[in-house]
Amino acid sequence: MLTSYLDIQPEVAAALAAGHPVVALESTIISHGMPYPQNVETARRVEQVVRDNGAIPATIAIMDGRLKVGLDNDMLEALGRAGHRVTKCSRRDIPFVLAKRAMGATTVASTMIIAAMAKIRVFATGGIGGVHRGAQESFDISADLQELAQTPVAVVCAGAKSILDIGLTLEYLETQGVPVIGYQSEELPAFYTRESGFKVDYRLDSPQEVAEALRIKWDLGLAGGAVVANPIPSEFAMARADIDSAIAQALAEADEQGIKGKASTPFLLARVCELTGGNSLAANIQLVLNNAALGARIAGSL
Ligand code: PSU
Ligand code: MN
Repeated sequence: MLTSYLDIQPEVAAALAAGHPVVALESTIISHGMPYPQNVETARRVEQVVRDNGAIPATIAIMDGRLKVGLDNDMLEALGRAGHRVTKCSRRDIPFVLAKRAMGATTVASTMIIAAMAKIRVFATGGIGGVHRGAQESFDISADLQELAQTPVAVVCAGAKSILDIGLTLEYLETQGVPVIGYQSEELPAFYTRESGFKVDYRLDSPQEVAEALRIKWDLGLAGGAVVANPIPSEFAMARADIDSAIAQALAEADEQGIKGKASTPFLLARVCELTGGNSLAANIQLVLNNAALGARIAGSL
């Protein structure tokens, strides 16, 4: 039975029972997306921003053979300290990590799955996985995209990083019937920058409008989630040239070292962070906080 694996923190369970807004948060961004200790500090700040914007945060991870919806401080600290030693869990990994009673960090895909089990509809993070550059050869397409096609959770993010092929990512989402909403933006943002050169399907300008579109989609029984792309605030955006050269170098190194499969995204994220001397980390932190605030406001309107 599902409930024998699912641990919903009492505060989160009470909020859900009362129809109070809840925002899901992922844990791979903590273990594999940022270095310690900034990862744990950021995770705590993100939870606070969700609260400041009127919702209850539910950070999701796998621990002690249970799917955790809502983590306490010790759990956040353990995940952040363990970093890349934690198993990065996408959809296919969940049963094995539960069976081993190991610690697992959930990606966008698996966070969506567990959020949906808990009946949470809004999830805020940094960036989604997508179609990697060179996917025509490598077949490297994140399971996040398939999940968006089937699991009813809206993912608030800052678009896709240009470690990915943004154009192909949008094509894939279109094929899968996943709406891509630009929040106060005509373009899909490219994570560190507000523009990518690629248009979104729909621009919506308020949390109410986003919530209404989501409500209609789900009322109609249309499967899957949506991407809500929220550009990084201009004051924290990076110069295109700086980030592009770091990404180009990280991609070349991944290729030389034969980094593939699930190791690819964590490797690229860590290298980009090192190569930009932490500038990208500062931008990353700010955009996650910004997405947490929007996620909370959308959850409040839903
Ligand atoms: N992109 C980011 N930061 C991240 C990730 C992606 O900018 O932390 C993480 C997310 O957890 C995402 C996962 O779901 O990487 C995608 O991994 P893959 O490409 O292996 O599916
Ligand atoms: Mn992949």
